[in-house]
Amino acid sequence: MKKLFAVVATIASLFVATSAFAADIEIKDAWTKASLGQVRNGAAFFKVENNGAADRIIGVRSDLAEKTELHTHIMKDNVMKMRQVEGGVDVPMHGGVMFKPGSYHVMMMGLKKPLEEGEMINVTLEFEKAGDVPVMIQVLGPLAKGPAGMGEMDHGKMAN
Ligand SMILES: [Cu+2]
Repeated sequence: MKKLFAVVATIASLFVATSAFAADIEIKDAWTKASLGQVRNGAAFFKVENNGAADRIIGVRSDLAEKTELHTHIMKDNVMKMRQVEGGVDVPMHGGVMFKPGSYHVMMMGLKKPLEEGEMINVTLEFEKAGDVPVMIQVLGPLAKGPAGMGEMDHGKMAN
C-alpha cells in the first residue's frame, strides 16, 4: 500500500512539474503612459501572477508598433541602460514577476499612432508552456507613475 502511495505521489509531482496552462497565469494592473509630443516609443508595466508550475515569458508581440520587445534595465558604467531580455523572463511556480519602471517592461518601438490617455491597448505575451496570454493595458496620463491604489501610490497615501 505504501508503495502505491509513493507511485501516485510521484505521478502527481510529475504532473505539477510539467504542466502549465494559460489559466494559471494572471496579468494584473497593466498600464502604460500616454505618448508625449513626438515620442514614438512606449513602455508597458504589469504584474504576472502564476498559480501553476514554473514557466517563462519568451516573447511579446503587438500590432501597435514596428517592434515590441521584452526589456530590462541594467547598470553599465554607473548608468542605467535598457536592453532586450536574453533568454526570457522566468516566472516561478506559484509566484510572480513584476514588470515596473526601472526593471522589466514591454517596450513598444515605433508606435503606429500615439497612445492616448483613457484608451486600452492590447499586447500578447508568449509563455514557454502556457502559450499566448493576452494583456489588456490601460493608458494613463503621460506623467503617471502607476495605476491608482497600487504599489508606491499606496505608500504615499499611508504616509499622508
Ligand atoms: Cu525599453
